[in-house]
Parts: sequence; C-alpha cells; structure tokens
Amino acid sequence: MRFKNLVATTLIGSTMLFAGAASAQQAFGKAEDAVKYRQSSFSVLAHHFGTLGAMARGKAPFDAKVAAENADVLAVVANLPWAAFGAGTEGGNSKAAIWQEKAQFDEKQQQFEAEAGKLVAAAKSGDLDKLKAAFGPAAQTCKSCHDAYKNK
Ligand code: ASC
Repeated sequence: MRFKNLVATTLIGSTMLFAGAASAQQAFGKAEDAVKYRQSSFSVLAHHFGTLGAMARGKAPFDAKVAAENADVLAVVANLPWAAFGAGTEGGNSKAAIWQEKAQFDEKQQQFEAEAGKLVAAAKSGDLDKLKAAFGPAAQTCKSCHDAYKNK
C-alpha cells in the first residue's frame, strides 16, 4: 500500500514536472524568475552533458550504466531552458539578439535538441564509439548558440 502511494506520488510528481515545463513561460511572473530558471536548468544540463563528455573524451572511464543514467536526465533537462526565454525576460547572460531574432534562436534550440536526442540514444546504447561519435556534434550546437547569443 505504501509502495503504491509512493508510485502514485512519483507519477503525479513527474506529470507535474512535465506540465510545468510546458507551461513554464506563462508561469514566470517576473523576468528574474525566468532568468533564474533558465540558468538553473542550463547548470543541471551542463553537469549531465559534461559527465557524458568526460567519458566520450576519455577523461573518465566509460561506464555504460552511468552513461545511461546521465542520458535519462539529459533527455528531460535538454527541453527545460527554452520556455524561460519568453517575451520580456531579457537579462542574465543572454544577448538581446535572442529576442530580436527569435526565429534564428529557435532554430539553434532545435539543432541542439536534435543532436541532444542523438546523444541520449548513443549514451544509452552501451557502445562507447557511438557516444564518442554523438558527443562532438552535440557540443558544437552548444557552442554555436553560446557564440551567437551568450555574453561571455
Ligand atoms: C559543455 C558545456 C558547454 C558545452 C560547450 C561546448 O560541456 O558545459 O557549455 O559543452 O562547452 O562547446
């Protein structure tokens, strides 16, 4: 019974998390809350992305289980920051160009999400060569967006 409650609570919690991500843009009352949200989600994203990168670049031993766990988190957090770039949320390390050319920014987001999706699949394959092959292109989409839209 307790276990069932735990499962139910976890499922409800997860559902709320996804619903929250989808409607996050509307949920930010203040621009600074949106800035905090995107910076926090990028931090979590960078941690899990970096863990996969360390294995891909031979800086950490390859562990298929660790790779798969990090991929599972990445699959969720890769989607989170974007809803926190809504109209009127300029600030943080973001260049104003994001809001001036939203279509180009959205395109970079989509390129990242596509490569992140491939990285997730590669990291869950148990094959280090696949992880190595997928990491570089994904990191390149991070860099491309940072070069265009992030203040140093
Ligand atoms: C990372 C990380 C980034 C990207 C970027 C890729 O691990 O935190 O921001 O990769 O450095 O060039």
